[in-house]
Amino acid sequence: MGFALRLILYVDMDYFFAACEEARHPELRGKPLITGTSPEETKFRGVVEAANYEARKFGIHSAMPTSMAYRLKPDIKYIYSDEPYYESISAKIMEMLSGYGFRMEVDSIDEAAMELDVADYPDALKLAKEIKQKIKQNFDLPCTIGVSTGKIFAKIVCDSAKPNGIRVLEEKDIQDFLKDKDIEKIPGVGRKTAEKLATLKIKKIGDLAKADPMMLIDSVGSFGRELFLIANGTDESTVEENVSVVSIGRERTLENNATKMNDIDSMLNNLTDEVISEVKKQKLMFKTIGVKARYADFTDRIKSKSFNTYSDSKDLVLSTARTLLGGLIGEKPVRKIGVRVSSLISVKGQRNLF
Ligand code: TTP
Ligand code: MG
Ligand code: MG
Repeated sequence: MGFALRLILYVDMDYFFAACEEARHPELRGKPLITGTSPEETKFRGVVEAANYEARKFGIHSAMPTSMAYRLKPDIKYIYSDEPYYESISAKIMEMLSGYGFRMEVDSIDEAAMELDVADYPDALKLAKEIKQKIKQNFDLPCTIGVSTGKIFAKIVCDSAKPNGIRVLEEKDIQDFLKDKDIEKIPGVGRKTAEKLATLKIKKIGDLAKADPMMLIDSVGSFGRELFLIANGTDESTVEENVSVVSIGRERTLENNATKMNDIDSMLNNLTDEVISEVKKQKLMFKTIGVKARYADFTDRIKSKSFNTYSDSKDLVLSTARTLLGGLIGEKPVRKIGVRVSSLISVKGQRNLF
């Protein structure tokens, strides 16, 4: 069966650094909070990196001098940025997202785009809800998700649904949604481009849509063509896989929907063989084993188990995957299964140490 739609799901974490702090200091929740670039003793010399939404009510935002934030809210809570901690949470979130097996592009420490292979908008919405809930459950962090027919549209709609939101922008609604937005909402349109376009009286995306494309190209070069297309509802951006190896997985659709373990045993064995041979080829070991089941109604479930030591054992993958899939398979008919290993380390040249 073919898919009529190319849908992109865009996730951006809400007030990410500050939310990571709330997750480990729950007593800070609900109070205005910022993280900043300088240690407590010299905090007034630094700038704000993240502000939670309570702090934003006072006009405080990223990149503002911390001294200014204190002027706006003298009793604000301040935490000196702990980037290794935020990086480690980011890596775990990205690993979880990549476990879905979609083509995925990580765009920053707190955002990623995924090219879905769902059949329609309701399926995409279901998946977005599941991902949002999983991020909440696993990391105690809020995020916002946008879904649309291109990466740029999905990012813009994600921004518009913040905080703690989900929004699906259907193809038929794109131009109407975009027309009143400032052109700076389009990723890549910075101050310079905006100034050039302002001389053509182009301020809103709706102005771009009606502009003469040749004039746009004269003004901002080949980007002008892209901008014109975007404003008119065509997003040609692609999702570029850019995470080296966060995980190694294989998945495949079954010939007949499976209702019991017996129905999937031989495919599971083959998928595991393929995963293990890729692991060995890349000289890696793993600590986490995950499975995925896609049901006949196109909902996905993933499950994983992490171990304390690294391994490259096929038997371990097979037995773990069997147990995990055993918990998923009776529920509804299964049309596709996947096996994935993650939390990888490279064992290049160190083989004989293990
Ligand atoms: P953003 O996603 O831009 O912002 P955010 O997650 O704080 O808030 P939002 O809910 O609007 O998405 O940036 C992600 C993190 O990157 C942010 O938490 C802190 C860091 N950052 C900086 O260190 N300096 C900056 O100027 C910006 C914009 C972000
Ligand atoms: Mg964010
Ligand atoms: Mg971001």
